[in-house]
Amino acid sequence: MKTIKLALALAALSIAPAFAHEQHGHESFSAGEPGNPKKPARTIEILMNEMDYTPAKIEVKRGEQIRFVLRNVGKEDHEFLLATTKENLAHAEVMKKHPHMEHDDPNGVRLAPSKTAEILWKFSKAGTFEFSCLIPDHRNYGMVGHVTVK
Ligand SMILES: [Cu+2]
Repeated sequence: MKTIKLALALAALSIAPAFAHEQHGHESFSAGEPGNPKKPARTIEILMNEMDYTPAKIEVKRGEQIRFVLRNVGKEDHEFLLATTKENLAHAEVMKKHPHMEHDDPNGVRLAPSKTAEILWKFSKAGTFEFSCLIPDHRNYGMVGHVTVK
């Protein structure tokens, strides 16, 4: 199973080698789209710790806006990157080479211990998405959660 996932990640990398980051702002996002602050949103607080998220499973309705309030209650830096599993695995490969890469994308954030951030997100597509921490090894240790959009 591990080999298959790695193969997928490498395949994705070879298609889109360098622009995984530069073009985030112009691409459509796999998990929906950045939210509109003028529209109502449901708040979901997520705690980030070594090495998990609480809660790690979320259900939303298609079209719903969620205001994620992210709190790093751990002792290390952690990330919250909202995408498909395939995208996050490909992204994780890039992170292995650049472990201190900073994220400044609407679908993700990296937080130092005790820091809090908010992400407003509209789940405009049905499906199963994930949020994970792509700092090397964190995802493997359990820093992955799932969002089901119905
Ligand atoms: Cu982490």
